[in-house]
Amino acid sequence: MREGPATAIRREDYAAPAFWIRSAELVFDLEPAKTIVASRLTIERNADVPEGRPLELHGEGLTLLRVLADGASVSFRHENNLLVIDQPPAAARFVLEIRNTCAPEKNTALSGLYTSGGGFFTQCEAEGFRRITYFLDRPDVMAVFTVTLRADKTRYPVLLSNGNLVETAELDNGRHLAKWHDPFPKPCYLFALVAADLVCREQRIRARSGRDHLLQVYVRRGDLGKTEHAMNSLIASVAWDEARFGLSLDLERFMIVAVSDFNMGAMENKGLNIFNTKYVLASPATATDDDFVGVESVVGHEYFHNWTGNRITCRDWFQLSLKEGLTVYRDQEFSMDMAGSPSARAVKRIGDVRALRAVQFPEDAGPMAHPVRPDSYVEINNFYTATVYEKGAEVVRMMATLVGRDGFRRGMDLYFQRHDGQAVTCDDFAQAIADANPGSALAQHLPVFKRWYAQAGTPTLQARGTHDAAARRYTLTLRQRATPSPGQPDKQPFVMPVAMGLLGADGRGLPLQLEGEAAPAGTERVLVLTQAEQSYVFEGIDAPPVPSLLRGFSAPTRLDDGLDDASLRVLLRHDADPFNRWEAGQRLTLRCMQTALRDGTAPTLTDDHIDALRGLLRHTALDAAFKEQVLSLPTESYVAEHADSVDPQRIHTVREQLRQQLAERFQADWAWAFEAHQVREGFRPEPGQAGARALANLALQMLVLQAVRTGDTVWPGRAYQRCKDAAPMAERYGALQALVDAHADLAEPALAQFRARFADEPLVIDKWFMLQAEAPEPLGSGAGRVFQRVKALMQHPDFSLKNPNRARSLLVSLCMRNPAAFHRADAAGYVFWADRVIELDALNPQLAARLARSMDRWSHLAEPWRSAAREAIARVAAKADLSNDVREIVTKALDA
Ligand code: B3K
Ligand code: ZN
Repeated sequence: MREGPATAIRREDYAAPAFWIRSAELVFDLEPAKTIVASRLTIERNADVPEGRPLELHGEGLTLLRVLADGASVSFRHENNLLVIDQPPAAARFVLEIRNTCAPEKNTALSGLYTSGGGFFTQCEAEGFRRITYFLDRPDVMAVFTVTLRADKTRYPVLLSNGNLVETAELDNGRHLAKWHDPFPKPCYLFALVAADLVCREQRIRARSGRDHLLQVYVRRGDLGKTEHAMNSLIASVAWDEARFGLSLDLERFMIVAVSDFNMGAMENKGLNIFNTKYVLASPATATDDDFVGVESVVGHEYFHNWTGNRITCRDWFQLSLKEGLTVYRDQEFSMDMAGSPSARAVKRIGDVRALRAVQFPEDAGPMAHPVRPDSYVEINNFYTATVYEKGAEVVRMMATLVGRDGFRRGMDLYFQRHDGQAVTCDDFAQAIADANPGSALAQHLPVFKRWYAQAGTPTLQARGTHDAAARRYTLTLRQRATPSPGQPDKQPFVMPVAMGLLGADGRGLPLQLEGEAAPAGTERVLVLTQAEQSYVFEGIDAPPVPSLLRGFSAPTRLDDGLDDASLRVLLRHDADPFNRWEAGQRLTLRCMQTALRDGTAPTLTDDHIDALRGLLRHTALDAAFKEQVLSLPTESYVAEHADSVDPQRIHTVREQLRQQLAERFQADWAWAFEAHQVREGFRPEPGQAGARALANLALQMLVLQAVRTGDTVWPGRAYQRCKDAAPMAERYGALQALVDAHADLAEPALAQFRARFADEPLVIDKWFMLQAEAPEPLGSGAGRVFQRVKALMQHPDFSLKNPNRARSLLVSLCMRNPAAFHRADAAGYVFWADRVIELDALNPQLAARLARSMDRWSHLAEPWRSAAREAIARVAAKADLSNDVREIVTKALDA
């Protein structure tokens, strides 16, 4: 199983392959213990590469039975997971025939061909195809695939692969056959097969182009009732890509298959997307609003890959953000367009930025920091990161801001015109967007802009303003600063689009007239910062304004605008930009927590702050979803990212104290909010209802928290009743969370009932584990209640490390999402972490590597955590037979 010594692959070493594979005909005889793969590859020499090079095919963990070249035997050797043919036929084109076996039922890594719930499934990205058969497993080698599947008909009635079904037949011994042909050349990472006992929901649609398509969602028997939302999301995705980007579905048939053992969210295999059940199955009784939103966005994401990823793919894995950053940008825009109202769009943007700051900013400041286009990697699976995905999407978003919405569409059109059917680089993408928009700020500054692809780390944007009353001028000076990251000590300035406005004392947006302009135009601008420092002079400004900068989070940077509390309250009350309005509230709260942390005191919300928050909560025009975002506190990890020496226990205490104050000071408001946001009509997964439920759930949490302190029994009783009676999971789960978080006594029976009721719903049982692992440690108890509970839950009959969703529901929840429970002064959390990483690594290296990243920020911890964390990492690193995946993470962590 274990690879050889880990060596770094470097971007600068890219070389085109010596051979192409033009077509691949594969025949699978599927058996769980031993599957036979017969492959017939049409291979062509790459005329651009000097002759005489050996043919080196990737293959990992395979048993080779036979190799023939043009029908004759050929000599070969094995070398480090390569099958080397030193003297392939001299012809420009030849046929290689290979027979090998693999063992799907032993494949616990869930990469390549594996079994799950009695069926066969594949996951080939990034390098899983080599675990199925020998191939040039690199994305720039694109072949036309024809795939024949043969399997027992009773156990595997459904046989699927990419493209179109061209033949079915009955075979002897109860077996049957299906043959699929995918007309589009593709890299092998987009290959997929499924053989299982599944049922499907079908829908025929006619696209704008007039073409008919068959859409199918395959699930296990019994889950069909939970597929409506996925199907609706797929239909919406097809329509959206046509309307917004002019991109239509290019296959007669598009299939989604759900599988419960899956390492990530989903996979965009051509015409045959394979999904984690978590992102397919949703019914009002089993899924929360967030779950419904997750299904829509992942269905959209994978579907959009059909053009951005599949039709145009990556030349090499360093270019991963070419498809991932762009496709995340597209799925974010899709979700915003689906959300509808400006306020619902803003809530989506707030959620995306929250996620970016929660995961990508720390990544960019830690040992795994890497540019959006990395320069080297040991294990490519470790680079499916928030930087490549989410920061990559921000880079695309900045391009869109710089060229405008129509300009971006022109750029995309040119990108497809130039590169459809090719494997290309991030440079090709940026060039197309710029070339389609000559004269734009992007075209003018393209080489500087592209530093976003090359330089890691989150830059800081400093802004200071001075007002000249006599001249009626306001001068805004912007400065940017980048901090060093691993391997990149010195950095150069970025191009930053800074969307902004100026507010007068009454909160109204001031007309903006830059020096040199004839007249004011509008109340919002995008300033384009291209140098380390630039100043902008606004004319006709009578009094010192409050600047509202980086509206909508127009660049992925940390803003230091030097605003005082009073100015932030002006923004919180009045900013026309909902993102900055929310941001001002978060900053005020963060400040309050930071003061408490610095002074060793309890945090206190000032009356002004409370009035401003109450004004928002009771506002008659704002959406509930937005209010819920404004009233939610920054996470403990977010607070930690703003501290130099992190004491996780102290941060937890301060945040919990603040939560108690919010509960107490707003008690009457919470009671109002809960009652006023009850959804009386039937459950629909739409932003209006979801927002009301989110605010009601937050209110209920606060009311239960406060009740526990005062001894009141009414609200806990109502929460308990809601756990029992609430029809939609969105409400039931909110009530259960309120109890688990605050009311130890009622939480126990509520949890027991919840588990019994949903015993046959694995995704709900995942939530049951997660809720317990993410519960806040009660203040002052010091007992480590949550940690002990997680250890006990590891022994629960429903727990298994082999199912990634289940393993994540306990381990990732504790180690990455519950800092106070995890970072124990006695180091027991770290010992537990190290044991689990080692244990998981033997089963599933990708999952183990993900858990390993819980320790990324160890060097920012205060003592005693810091030393204890280092020791635990060193213990993992000292293990002899680690996977490359985990070794890369822990080695980099120790270098921090
Ligand atoms: N492209 C896949 C991710 C593959 C991860 C491989 N370790 C899903 C996605 O981004 O759409
Ligand atoms: Zn993707």
